[in-house]
Amino acid sequence: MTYTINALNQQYGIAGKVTFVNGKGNLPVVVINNELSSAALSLYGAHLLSFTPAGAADLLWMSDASFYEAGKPIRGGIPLCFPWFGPHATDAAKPQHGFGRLSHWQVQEVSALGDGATRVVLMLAESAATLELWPHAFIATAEFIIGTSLQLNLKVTNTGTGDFEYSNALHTYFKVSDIDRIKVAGLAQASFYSGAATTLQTQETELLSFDRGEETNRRYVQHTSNCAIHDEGLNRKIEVSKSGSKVTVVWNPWQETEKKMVDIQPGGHKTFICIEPANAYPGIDMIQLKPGESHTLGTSFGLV
Ligand code: TA6
Repeated sequence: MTYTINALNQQYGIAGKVTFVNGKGNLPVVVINNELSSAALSLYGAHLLSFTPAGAADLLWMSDASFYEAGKPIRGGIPLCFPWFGPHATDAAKPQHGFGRLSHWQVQEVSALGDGATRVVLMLAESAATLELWPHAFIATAEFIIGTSLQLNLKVTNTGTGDFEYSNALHTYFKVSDIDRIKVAGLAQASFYSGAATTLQTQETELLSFDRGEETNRRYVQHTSNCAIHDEGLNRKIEVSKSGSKVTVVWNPWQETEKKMVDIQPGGHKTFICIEPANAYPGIDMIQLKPGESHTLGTSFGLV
């Protein structure tokens, strides 16, 4: 798809507040600045690259080694995983985490809201390329409300004639001072699968810490509570709420997995934690939609 930055600015730009630019790799980016916060949103992947509340630092982490190239995912920010989370259930050749983060999304709406926030809605529908990977008609919208907090709603509607099921995640990379020193609240007593394990464990501690010297890759199931990142090093606390999600994924690759990832700079794992509202469990937590039905997965986060 070809975008004309001038045409996007003419149709959707808001003077002083919303500007379209050619971002890294020539991928079009919406830059939002309002009195409450600022943000950058790539049309490639409907991928939020930054969210900075006024007077504060960015809440999101971006990899210094990220690709900005069609066909490859951007590393950091909020990749949208859709219509499957993780590897494809039956075909390893299909892209990990689906095609949502690898697709060019269209702008559907940009508006200034009465409370000073800015609303941007991006849209993706089936195409020859998506039908090859997933044989279903759909419309997905990603609604971003950039205010004191960041709200993101990923709504998927079945526009075809048959039922379908899918999984999804808002794979949010939060910037932290030092993975050894942060703690995450909101997971106490929740049941989780760790890595490839098929047996459930229960989180006994009130706060989750990451100083075990290994990768953390946990899927907390039937988990709907808010989480909070306590970060003494950055002297801040980020609260993360969600809706339409039964699974919370918590991930940090640690050194060993980081070494295998070409798009994370050495030591990069030290400065992020992923907390991901998801519906991500083939056979358990898939979303099923009949023709005409919709499902919305949402998250909201900000400083508290
Ligand atoms: O959310 C955790 C996870 O599924 C991990 O298993 C890890 O591989 C990560 O996502 C990153 O996936 P990606 O395809 O972006 O390299």
